[in-house]
Amino acid sequence: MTRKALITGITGQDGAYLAEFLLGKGYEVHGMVRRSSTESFERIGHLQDLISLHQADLLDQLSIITLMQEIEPDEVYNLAAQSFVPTSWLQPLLTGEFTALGVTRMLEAIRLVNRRIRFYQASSSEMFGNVAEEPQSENTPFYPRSPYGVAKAYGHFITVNYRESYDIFACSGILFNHESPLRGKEFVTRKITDAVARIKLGVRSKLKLGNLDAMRDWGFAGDYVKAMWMMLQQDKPDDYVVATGQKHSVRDFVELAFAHADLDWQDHVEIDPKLIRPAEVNTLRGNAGKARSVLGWQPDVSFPQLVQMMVDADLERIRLEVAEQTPACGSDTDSDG
Ligand code: NAP
Ligand code: G4F
Repeated sequence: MTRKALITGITGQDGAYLAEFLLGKGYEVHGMVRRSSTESFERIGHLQDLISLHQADLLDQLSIITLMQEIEPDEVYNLAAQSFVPTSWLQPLLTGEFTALGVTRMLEAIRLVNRRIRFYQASSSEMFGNVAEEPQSENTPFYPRSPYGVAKAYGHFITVNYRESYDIFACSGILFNHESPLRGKEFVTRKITDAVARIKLGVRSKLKLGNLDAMRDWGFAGDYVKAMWMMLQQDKPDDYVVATGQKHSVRDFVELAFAHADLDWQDHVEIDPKLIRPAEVNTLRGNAGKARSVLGWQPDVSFPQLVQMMVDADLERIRLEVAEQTPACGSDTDSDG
């Protein structure tokens, strides 16, 4: 029997990589998308004939229940969320509705429709926040530092609670930052690689950034979606940290990205105090020992390979834009937080 997977957040970075991965495993892939006046299927355009998209919204319980009844999935991957940390200070209630209560709506739908559906929740290293220890593992206490982190902590614990209350196969993947050429341009890595490409090709000259000292454990999104699937193939549901175990500063990322394009970052980067967050997560580094020993998971792409992959992809994209002489979209603006 062909297995069926439902992915919420299929239009996002991880959704696109996971859909491709599950198609490769022979799954029938269904994606939940919210209604919008303009479609945002950029990342999954190449998959559209191979997957089925359905309208529903994390805010709307009935639409989620109806979707589960129609599709009858074997596995549900809940990737949808308001995922940009700075926006969570600007829209804390909406972030709570999507990123926290949205998880309960997904779990309630499973409880009502079919408790045998396996559930993956996209939890986040942002929950560790002001870290209690280094590296962070499944046993490290949470101390979130943003409304987003608080909402994700709720999503994590409600997942654990439905597992314990209703015996649902519900797993929480505590994923550390993972990036790719499909990463949203508001996140720091892609903001940097997009700017490097534009600077290299002469369509802009400066890049404004916030805290260069922040440290993150950055991996490749393509590696991380494999871990999501592996969690749902186990005999028992559990929670896992997924990380590389290496940390680097934003400054390290900047230096490497500019150097890869033969540029000196100090000629182009400016610090904008408006981009400093009300409360910062200064450092994150994960211990993925459990994922390694139980799931057999390990990352394939190293930090320098990730930076190079992202710079090269943006150089190719901007080169095409310049060649076609279309206006480079958002070329000299900083609309992010
Ligand atoms: P992303 O690119 O921002 O994608 C978020 C997805 O959620 C988009 O498809 C978005 O749809 C959808 N969405 C938002 N609100 C929705 C709603 N009300 N109803 C239905 N769909 C909605 O995020 P990502 O980087 O792929 O991350 C995937 C998940 O992992 C997120 O939950 C994120 O918080 C979590 N996470 C990410 C990382 C990371 O480093 N990437 C690390 C840990 C955890 P639209 O296209 O319509 O906006
Ligand atoms: O790329 P970021 O915006 O990612 P952040 O806040 O770590 O969150 C990402 O990873 C989480 C996992 O830990 C996910 F749950 C979440 O959904 C998201 O995917 O910022 C990384 C660091 C921060 O410390 C920030 O202060 O980069 C610093 N930074 C410095 N200048 C900047 C900038 N971040 C952004 N977005 N833009 C800047 O100009």
